[in-house]
Amino acid sequence: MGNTQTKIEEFETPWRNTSWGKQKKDFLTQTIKAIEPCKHDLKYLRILVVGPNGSGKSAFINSINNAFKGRITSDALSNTIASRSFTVDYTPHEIETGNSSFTVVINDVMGLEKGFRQGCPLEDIINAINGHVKQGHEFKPEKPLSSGDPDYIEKPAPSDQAFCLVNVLAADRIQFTDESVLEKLRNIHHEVKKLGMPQVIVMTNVDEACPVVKTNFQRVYYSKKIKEKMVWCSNELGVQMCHVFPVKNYQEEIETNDDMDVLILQALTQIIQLANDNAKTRLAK
Ligand SMILES: Nc1nc2c(ncn2[C@@H]2O[C@H](COP(=O)(O)OP(=O)(O)OP(=O)(O)O)[C@@H](O)[C@H]2O)c(=O)[nH]1
Ligand SMILES: [Mg+2]
Repeated sequence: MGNTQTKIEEFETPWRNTSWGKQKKDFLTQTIKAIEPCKHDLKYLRILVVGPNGSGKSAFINSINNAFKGRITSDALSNTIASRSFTVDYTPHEIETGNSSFTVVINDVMGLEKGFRQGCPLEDIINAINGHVKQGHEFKPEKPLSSGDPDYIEKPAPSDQAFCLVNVLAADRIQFTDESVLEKLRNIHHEVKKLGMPQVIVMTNVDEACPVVKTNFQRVYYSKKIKEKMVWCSNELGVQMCHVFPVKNYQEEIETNDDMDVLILQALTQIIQLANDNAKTRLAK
């Protein structure tokens, strides 16, 4: 009975091909290490994460660090009670990728919340993308930053700007996302599209969304549920499927897991490559 159910929920062959385990993880870390910067004088290659509160943004940043360090870290504080945004300020996290040619920084932000003037202001996300937000700025839902504020950078340097937007959505909750939050995500998407900036979706909580994947991460591309949710995210935000990545973040583990790291690093490789290409185009203008 259990087996029959499992079969019904899975494709016979994976719809996205990948290898797994330590060898693949090592290959991905080497790939990241070998990426050549498109702009040699760029101090930081900045990446911005956005998403509903509690979707796993901070946990994703920690998971990336864990994958590189081979141990559990908690640089970006993550929350267990997800009723309101836990992260409230604009926090940069330097990622030790092992690539000496450039420094990757991922900026964590306050989550988007339902309702007008709740959670991270949209204006601040757009300002952050364009490099106008000072590091450490505490977001104020009712008061977006504007020119003249002490935390507003009037003349941003290229390394203050972000070059890839990462939308973080939790697989087990996406279909219940409040319409006002989806609207905020779509608005950000349109603004970012105008800038010609690449966007990806990192779909977290795949363990909570599919019981088969929870016991074996290698089944992620066999799972019909996971694919259905990835397609939903792709359609809802207008991001191509090849830029949608399922991940399981570290939350209760005490040791790293090579298969979890493969999913995390596959997403990161693509994010860095897209950001790197975008830096070249945007800074050439
Ligand atoms: N099971 C599971 N739990 C996760 C996963 N990712 C994050 N979590 C948990 O979800 C909760 C919220 O994660 P956070 O990383 O704090 O979420 P956030 O998007 O930073 O939230 P805000 O800062 O409030 O906007 C934490 O308890 C995490 O441990 C995942 O992939 N699987
Ligand atoms: Mg957070």
